[in-house]
Amino acid sequence: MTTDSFICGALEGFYGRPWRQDQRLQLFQWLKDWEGMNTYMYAPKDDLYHRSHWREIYPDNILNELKELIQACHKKELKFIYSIAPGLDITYSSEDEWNLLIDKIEQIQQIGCMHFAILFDDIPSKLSKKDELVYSSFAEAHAVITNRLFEYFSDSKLLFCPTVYCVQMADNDVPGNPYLNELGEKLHPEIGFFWTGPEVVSKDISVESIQELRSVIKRKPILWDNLHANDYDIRQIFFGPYLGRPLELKNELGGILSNPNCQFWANYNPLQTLSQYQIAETDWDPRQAYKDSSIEWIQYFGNGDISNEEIQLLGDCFYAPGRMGDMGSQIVVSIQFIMNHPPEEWASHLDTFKSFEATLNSLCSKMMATTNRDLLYDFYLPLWELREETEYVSKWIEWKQSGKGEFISSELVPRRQGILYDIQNIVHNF
Ligand code: GDL
Repeated sequence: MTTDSFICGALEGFYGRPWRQDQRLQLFQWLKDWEGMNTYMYAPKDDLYHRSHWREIYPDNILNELKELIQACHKKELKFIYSIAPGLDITYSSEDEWNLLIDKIEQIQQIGCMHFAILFDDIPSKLSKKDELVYSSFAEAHAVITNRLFEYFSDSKLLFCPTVYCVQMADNDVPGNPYLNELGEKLHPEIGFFWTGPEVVSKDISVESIQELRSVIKRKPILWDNLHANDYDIRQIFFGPYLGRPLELKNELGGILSNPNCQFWANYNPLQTLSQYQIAETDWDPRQAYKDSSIEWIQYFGNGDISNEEIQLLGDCFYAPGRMGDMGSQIVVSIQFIMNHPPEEWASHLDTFKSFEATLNSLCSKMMATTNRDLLYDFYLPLWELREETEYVSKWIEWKQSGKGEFISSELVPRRQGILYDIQNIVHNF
């Protein structure tokens, strides 16, 4: 893909149940409405035909859905990028495999797609015996097949996801990584190059780290941003803003595509604030962007009684990896204090806890009555876990204040049993 314009938008590139058609159409409406957003990339790891069964062409019913998505994007002047991930088992040197690959891409081209990506993330990084006879390295195999695609589909744009796609995967030595250096030399300079930052899920990304990468791969990378992805930990969800990336970073990048939560309705703030980041020129305040976005988000909750404060509490508790919003941090500090000090010293910490508990309970009751059931189900797991833990603390506080006997939680602890708890107990208490 040429880097004539900065690409920015959403990437459906996570493991787990792909989004539904109506959700994607809702997403396109958001992307159209939000300034600076111009792209949707289709890469659901669990679309069989995208990865595990990449050799098979799409059956009519799914093809028609893809066609509807492509047309919807074009109507809204958004780029639709179709990606294919053959790396699990492709024989790079086989002409039969090459023909299957182009048949598949041609099938998608015929329904109107003009932008493609070939992905080699999360695959075995060793060449087969057959390929070893033809290629001197893994990088060479990737460069040859990707350049060939670029030339074959010369009217289309092409992006490439390498197998080493973050600093950590390059053993913290990007300039010394042979795979990345070879790709930098051999991959056609107009092919876009994905990168996730220092780690797969990068809390912060510095300008210097991308400058270092640029000199190796000889182009501006496109950020595959996993900041709000939650497929690696199903108990997590992230409603917070786009953060941890200075504005100057944009000068070093060819684009940013956010690969966010599997739960579609969780992605309003993450993506809306990405659009605010994208259009910001000199001032960028992620917290303010998040507050503004949360006010808009409320309209999708399907219950007019839900307040700003309740929405913000929800977002503050489930913010971003390793980060909480203000109300989330405060409640953790207060619970920590309460559990480690006698009741006479609790003072404002008890008030903080009580007010948190009241707001959370009120939010949960209103969520139960929402007409957007889809949104409710998306949030069910983390919200209910938080409520259960809060209830547990509440019972503990009552017990502590009563000064009676030993603390026994009749409800929560016995329910939390089973193989996952047993393994976690063994591993994490080791
Ligand atoms: C990954 C996968 C991505 C997944 C993400 C978060 C890339 C390039 N690939 O490694 O599909 O959603 O981690 O778990 O990021």
